Amino acid sequence: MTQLKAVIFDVDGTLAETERDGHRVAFNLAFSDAGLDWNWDEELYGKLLAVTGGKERIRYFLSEFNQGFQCDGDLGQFIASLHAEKTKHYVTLLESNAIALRPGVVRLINEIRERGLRLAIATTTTPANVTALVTNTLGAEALNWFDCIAAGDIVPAKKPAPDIFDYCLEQIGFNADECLVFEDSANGVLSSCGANIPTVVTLNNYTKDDDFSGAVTVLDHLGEADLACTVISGKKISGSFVTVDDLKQLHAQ
Ligand code: XBP
Ligand code: MG
Repeated sequence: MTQLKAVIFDVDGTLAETERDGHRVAFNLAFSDAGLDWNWDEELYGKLLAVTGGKERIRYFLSEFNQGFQCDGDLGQFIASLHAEKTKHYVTLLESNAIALRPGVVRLINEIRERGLRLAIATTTTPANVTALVTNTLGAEALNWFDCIAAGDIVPAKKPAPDIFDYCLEQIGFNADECLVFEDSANGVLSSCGANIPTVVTLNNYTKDDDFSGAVTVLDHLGEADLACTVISGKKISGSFVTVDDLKQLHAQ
């Protein structure tokens, strides 16, 4: 049987609930700076999350929800510069400690390191956003805990395509069956399962009705000693919070 060697984390929605109070807010600030009257409220943002990638999401918004918008110059350039401003706002938001890591994330990452397993990140978001989240929650030195931080435009086809996980595997030098992924969304699971990596889901409000077929197990969160997690579907865990022994069990099944 193949042994579990590495754990790969998705970022948005998995490490932290960044979408509603982080990315969405940053998009709206960038729109307002640019003199646009666009407002992505919580409900609309939930629909826009169907498309991964901030630049791709803006394009999707224009094609599906704001067809009347006329861009004076090149639309691709316009979106890219709007998105660059959004990234600045997002990083500033994280610097004010606006977003914490989800329950159990710090605990499990520490245990993964103590038990000698490797860590990596595979995300659609922009690299600067990952740096900001990790630095402002775990500390700058934590960036070195991850053998690979695969992010953003490093692959042209974003999730649900498997490319970002394929790229990550290549960088860390493990086979898909030696790894386990944590994801929060259907697009994420399609991507990780497309790369043949066993996947555990910790869902959130935006993804609670997603189709997670293919995932090994679906939980509400990772749990803490004083905050039990719930298995929503799939394989059970041994106690009330996810441990490395659970990961080994889930991986072996
Ligand atoms: C989530 C995404 C990203 C973020 C926004 O990525 O799809 O697009 O919503 O970040 P994941 P950017 O769940 O894979 O971490 O604006 O930088 O794309
Ligand atoms: Mg995600």
